[in-house]
Amino acid sequence: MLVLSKPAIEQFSYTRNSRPASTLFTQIPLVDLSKPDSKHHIIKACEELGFFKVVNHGVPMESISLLESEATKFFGLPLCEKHETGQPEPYGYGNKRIGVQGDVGWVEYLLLTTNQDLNLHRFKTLRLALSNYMKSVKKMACEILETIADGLKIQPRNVLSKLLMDEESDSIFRVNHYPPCPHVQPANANGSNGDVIGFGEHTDPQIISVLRSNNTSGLQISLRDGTWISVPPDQNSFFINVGDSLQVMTNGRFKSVKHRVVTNSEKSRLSMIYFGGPPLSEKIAPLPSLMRDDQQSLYKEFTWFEYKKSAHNSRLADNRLIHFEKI
Ligand code: GA4
Repeated sequence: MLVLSKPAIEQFSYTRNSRPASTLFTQIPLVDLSKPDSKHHIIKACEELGFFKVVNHGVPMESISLLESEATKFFGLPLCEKHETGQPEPYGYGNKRIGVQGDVGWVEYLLLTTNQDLNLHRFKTLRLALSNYMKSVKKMACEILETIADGLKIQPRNVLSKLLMDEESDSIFRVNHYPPCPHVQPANANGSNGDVIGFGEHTDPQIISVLRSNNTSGLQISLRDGTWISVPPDQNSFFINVGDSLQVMTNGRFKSVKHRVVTNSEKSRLSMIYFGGPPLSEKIAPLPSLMRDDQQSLYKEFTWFEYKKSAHNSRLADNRLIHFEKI
């Protein structure tokens, strides 16, 4: 259980200053990966929202359940035992603090590279569960990236997926645990309470993110007009986010999706996210085959290392791509 001292509680942000989450829009694009027309739906969703849900994903349910139960056991341990896995700078167990620039959220988490360099020797089953799960989810992410290449009519079809398959791929993984948050924020001028932020609004810097959660709500995505949409939880499906790097590689045709997590006063939320990233030395630039002769890149040239470094010096809600746009 996450115990917070009084001053710490005051550091948390609430959603009340932003436009309310809409209950009208409930249509999260749904893609059945087993259907031959899935590429059209994926391209449309990446262009319009930068976000979609997938079914028939091929990730074995046993590997999902094992990771969920092992992660739940881990987060139930006393704080000192969880800290044994290392501090989250950059990888390890983190509690409330996100990144190094002062962001906080009602969350505890494990953050690791996909090569698992954490001190998980005491947690053999968790380690095995992470490894199996990451393998399946990476495979699915690569299939989606290959379907995207098909949909965009670009060759070879592994032009994007090979970045995740590369031995040097800088992909990471995080398991987030949002304990129930009992704190009630006093009503604002409109008389409505705000939700406590579990993980503040941000876009993911990588190419693609694959998220799965238990059946507790909390995830919200932002529409282009700034309205927040609550994403109904679905423990049997995966949610895919377009990351900033894919936005650049498609020269802005796809948009990275701004998202956040709000807490629930009764139920814990557990989510697992694979962030597919390229090798550090990889140049992040529009794919030449996507550019017409007269087309200019919207972005300056940069490597993933440069973008990652800049991202890690930013606050969660910052627009990180703005520094890399051509004026
Ligand atoms: C957001 C996506 C991933 O969770 C993450 C996050 C990272 C971190 O937790 O250390 C960052 C955030 C994320 C972007 C801005 C910086 C760095 C926290 C933060 C304030 C692991 C990532 O790659 O970028």
